[in-house]
Amino acid sequence: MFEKIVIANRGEIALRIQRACRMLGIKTVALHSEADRDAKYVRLADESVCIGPARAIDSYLNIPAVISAAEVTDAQAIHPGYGFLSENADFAERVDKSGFVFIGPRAETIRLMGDKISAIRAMKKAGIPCVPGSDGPLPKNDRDLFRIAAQIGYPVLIKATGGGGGRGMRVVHTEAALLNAVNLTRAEALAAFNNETVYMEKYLDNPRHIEFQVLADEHGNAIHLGERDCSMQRRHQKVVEESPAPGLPEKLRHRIGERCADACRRIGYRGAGTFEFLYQDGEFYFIEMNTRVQVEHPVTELVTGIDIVREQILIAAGERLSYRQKDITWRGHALECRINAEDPRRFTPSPGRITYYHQPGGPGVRVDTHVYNNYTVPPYYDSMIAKVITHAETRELALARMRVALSEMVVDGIKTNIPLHQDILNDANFIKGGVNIHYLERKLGL
Ligand code: MV4
Repeated sequence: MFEKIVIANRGEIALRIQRACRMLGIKTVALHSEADRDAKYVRLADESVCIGPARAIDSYLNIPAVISAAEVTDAQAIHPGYGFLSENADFAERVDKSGFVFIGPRAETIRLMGDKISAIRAMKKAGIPCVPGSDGPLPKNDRDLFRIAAQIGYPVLIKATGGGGGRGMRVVHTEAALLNAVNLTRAEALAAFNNETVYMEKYLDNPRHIEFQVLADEHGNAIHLGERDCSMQRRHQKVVEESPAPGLPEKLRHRIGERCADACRRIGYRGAGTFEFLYQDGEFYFIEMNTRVQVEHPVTELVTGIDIVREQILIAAGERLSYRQKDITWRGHALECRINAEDPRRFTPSPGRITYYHQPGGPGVRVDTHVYNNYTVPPYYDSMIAKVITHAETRELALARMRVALSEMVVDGIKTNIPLHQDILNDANFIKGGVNIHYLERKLGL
């Protein structure tokens, strides 16, 4: 087992990883920017290294600085968390070549999934249902392009292979609009991802976003931990996540989950991962795979009882999975509200000093956060400051626990999106369950 792990991240996930390390008797090295120097989670780590100025590009994204920090502290492994370098295949490769263990999949796997066309091809081959589409890059030839779109049927969606997470996409409703849309998406993709390759899919107009959590070890074992419904989102930022997905037939959950675990075995996946699907009219369509631990992993932890970050570390250390599929049971329902330092109506960031902080508690309430009284939220990073996660035997009770939890929560001195969450928690359609990805934006009148 590792003696010491470098945590190449900040905020709540840095603290979450630190706790998992401590549970395993592993020492931690907190890496931080100049802006995060005084954060409590940095002080709580066994060691800390300042890796650069506030701007992420100069610190949390600085590959040589991160690797040097691992060298000077004599650590054996690096946990990238989510965001930042977590899905950077070049980083994973350099960690490996420098003699450290990257806590995540092999660099080639990250590269395979980072290119959306190669990810879809690999998954289709491994038996995962995908969206009807071009099955590869769009041709430069107009005639072939029209033929492919006609075959798929309008509306179609043009996506950049270097994109993902909602970047570099364009809906096309008619043949007349096709060429222009393809050219525009190509130009944007070239500018944003330095790769002008685009592909085409049938546009699904009212899907839900449901993703499956998997764990796989390097000995060929893979299991799934069920799904999360992340449909409540605004501009590709998830707002509320839950598990299980409301109304999803049990048989379908197991069928798709098994497919995901099987795909992991076939491609030699290692670590924690997430298969993202669109779910519409009772069918699942794979869109992307995430090769990192996700923000919303706690809802899965609460319904399965499995510590996903601990498993990531054990897998990286070369151990076999601690669980077989038959050991996995799902209990009750969990919800997560992402608490952001932002204006609840205008969604503009609201950094600054938290003059008073009080967090909720009680049965079935978990709060993952790095903030405390007098903590100053820096303006340089993502605005998420806490995750409130509730768990209960039923969805109704988990919702009730969330309403009580948010009513107890106090974050003074800055604006937060807690009022937005309270609005959502009282929304009749959300209470019913199963709203689609457009619901929140339409509710907000965007
Ligand atoms: C789609 C789609 C409809 N049809 N693909 C956006 C993020 C990226 N991961 C894929 N996305 C979408 N792909 C087809 N064929 C609609 C979206 C989409 C979306 C997906 C998940 C969560 C939120 C979303 C918001 C807008 C569009």
